[in-house]
Amino acid sequence: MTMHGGAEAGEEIPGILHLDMDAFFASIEVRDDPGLEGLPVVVGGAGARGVVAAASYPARTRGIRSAMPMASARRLAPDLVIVPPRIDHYRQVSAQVMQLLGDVVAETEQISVDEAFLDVRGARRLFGPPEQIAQLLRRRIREELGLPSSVGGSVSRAVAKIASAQAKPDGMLIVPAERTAEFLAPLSVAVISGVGPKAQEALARIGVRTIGQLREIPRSTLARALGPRAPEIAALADGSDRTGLGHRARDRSLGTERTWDEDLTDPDEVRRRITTMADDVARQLRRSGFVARTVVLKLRAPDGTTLTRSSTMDQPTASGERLRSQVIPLWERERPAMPRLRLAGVRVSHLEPGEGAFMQSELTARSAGWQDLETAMDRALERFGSASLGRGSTLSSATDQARRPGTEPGEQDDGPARRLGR
Ligand code: DCP
Ligand code: MG
Repeated sequence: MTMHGGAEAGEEIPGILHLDMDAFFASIEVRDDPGLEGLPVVVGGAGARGVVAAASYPARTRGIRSAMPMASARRLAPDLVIVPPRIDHYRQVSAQVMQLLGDVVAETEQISVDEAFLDVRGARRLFGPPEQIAQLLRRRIREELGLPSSVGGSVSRAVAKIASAQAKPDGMLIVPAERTAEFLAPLSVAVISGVGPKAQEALARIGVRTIGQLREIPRSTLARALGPRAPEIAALADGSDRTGLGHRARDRSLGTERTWDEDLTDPDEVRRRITTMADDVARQLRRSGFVARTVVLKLRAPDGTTLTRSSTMDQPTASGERLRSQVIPLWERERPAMPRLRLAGVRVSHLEPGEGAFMQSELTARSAGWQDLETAMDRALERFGSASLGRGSTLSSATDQARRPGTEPGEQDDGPARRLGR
């Protein structure tokens, strides 16, 4: 569907597309076993603590959703078909999808296992207007990979993502620049990325439930309700953000956390493990080409009490040494209050693209030495393998943070699973 608006010369083209696969893991299972077509199918753990990772649209009409306990899903659909996850397979299909997108459009940015932004403003001459490119992509994914997908388009990244969700399942919705406000007005503020349950509550208290209402509220009232994030949310709400592709790294985070079978009490042991995690995170940063400004320590006591403490640096870094020097003091400070630990995690946020930034911030002889050393260590570890590599690590967008990393889909830990970052 295209919302009609005159395409006059000089007008801004809604050429930022957001493509998201429909019911991704479940659709792959249905494709591979056509007998499942039309049935309420979920991918996830069938055990007592199992969780729904993906739900087919027939399952969704029964009220079943991702992250729901499997027991609840079973109650909603006694004829539920539960398929155990095949993560490696989904990862391969994900790579095929991304490859196909890259074949057609030069400017793509994968943001999760099954979604990507595409900038098609430059592809117009070759492939036609955005709606035509969107349909081409959806058709090729359907024909070559046998899978349904949906696409949203807008002049704004945030609005493109909202539009693809509105287009689901198996649809397309391109919002011309001048129809943006009208498109957004009736939608719940909950569709804005970054507006979680808390912000929704705060907005509800000032009588704001829809994006249209949010736009009517004076900025000062909004600032009181939402705090420092008010201007950013207001910009998203009126579709005026013009962030290009690949510039949202600061909204991402990356990290690792471990739960231990036995409580940890020995301070030297804790220090050693946090140090290892900081090094792991630094290595992930270097591998993905980012530097980070903020480091976050998470601690959980055996009774479940959880706290997070963060520290923001003047200069962003990808150095394990620097991360350690920030995160160890955070732990030292909390140690008296939390002498026994069940879980610890190290995460970095406010990421920025790497190379240049790394050079600027690390250009002292000493830290340049660290960089060399750490890069050499990366190579050695990659060659010999490391038990600590790869597990419990994700790179996720801020909007995904409600989906906790560190667990396999279909297993319940302390939250719904979302392990496939990038
Ligand atoms: N996923 C998961 N755990 C979650 C959410 C998602 O393991 N809590 C996995 C399964 C999904 C895939 O990631 O299939 C993609 O996530 P989406 O949020 O895009 O959800 P779907 O593709 O399943 O459905 P939609 O059609 O709403 O995009
Ligand atoms: Mg999807």
